[in-house]
Amino acid sequence: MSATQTDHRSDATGPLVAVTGGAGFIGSHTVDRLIEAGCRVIVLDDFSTGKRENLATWAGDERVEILTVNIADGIFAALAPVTARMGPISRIIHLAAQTAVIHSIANPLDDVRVNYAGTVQVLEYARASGVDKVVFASSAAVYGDVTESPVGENAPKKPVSPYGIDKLGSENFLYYYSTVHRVAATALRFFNVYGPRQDPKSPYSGVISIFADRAMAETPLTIFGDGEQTRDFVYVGDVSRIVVDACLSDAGDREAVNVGTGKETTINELARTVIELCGANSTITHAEARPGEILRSLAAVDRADTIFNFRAQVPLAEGLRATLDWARGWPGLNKTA
Ligand code: UD2
Repeated sequence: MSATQTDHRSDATGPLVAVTGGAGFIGSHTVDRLIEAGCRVIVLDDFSTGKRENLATWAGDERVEILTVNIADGIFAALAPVTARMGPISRIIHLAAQTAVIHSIANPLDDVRVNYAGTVQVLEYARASGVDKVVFASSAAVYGDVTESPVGENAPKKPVSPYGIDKLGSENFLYYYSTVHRVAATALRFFNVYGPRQDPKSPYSGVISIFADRAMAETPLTIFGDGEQTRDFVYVGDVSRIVVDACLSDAGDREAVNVGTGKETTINELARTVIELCGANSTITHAEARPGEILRSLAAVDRADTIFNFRAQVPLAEGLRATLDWARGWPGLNKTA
């Protein structure tokens, strides 16, 4: 631990930020950055997909409090004893969610409970407790079947899954709480986020985590469809940077902002690059396209630049190297960034 970190530790007085889903992939990188920015953090996570090991750096650190709670059950009771000790929460980053689009299609009511009503639970807490700002993890899924590329924030919203519908509904609730109850709120629409700590084990995990896992095991990579579909892959270190900037800045109230790189990559290109970076002998196989597959996904990135002075900085090859280093258990360049 550096001298600067020791200083923060002894006078733990920075802004108090609650992070729902803070033990997850994006959440734990966000917690790291908040602490580096001098904040204190309360993590709320039900540990269904989040992991304690993601927060191992902060074990026993008085700046980080970890609560096991499912946001769908409400957060007032869990937070009461902690805020009595640490003081009122000034800002909330709401990342907790059921993250699999396919699960939302099979279980729409479950998705509504967690991804829609769960957001309202968080916003109700923010209203009742005088929280200054809420930053919400929305998704490119709100656009659904898009006809324009790159897709701008004002493009028509035609979500094609309960997941996308609930993210869009949550954005509407953010707008309502800001206009009627004066809880400042920003929705960040994540495109395809990847990087260290993304779990490759579920069939619905991010494609990069799956390809990295397969290439390292020298097993075949399966591409769904012809592989010419594109995605805008954004590194988790860039994503956590805009999340924390949006949280600590007063800009962006009532805005929805794309978080991508403005560059698209085909899945064929991605598979080749991962195999090459791994120096692996994996083969590539093709399987039937996923139903409802989006063919192009590319973010327009001007609004993030205008409001938060944000441009993604990590090129795909560099982010892939950091991800592969992490997957191999190496310290890597950007393990926590
Ligand atoms: C992403 C988000 C999802 C939602 C959605 C909105 C992730 C992990 N998921 O879904 O939460 O926001 O965007 O549009 O970021 N693929 C293969 N082989 C594999 C796995 C995937 O070819 O083994 C393909 C898949 O068919 C797709 C692409 O890779 O064309 C990306 O798949 P994904 O599951 O990583 O993410 P996506 O874009 O479906």
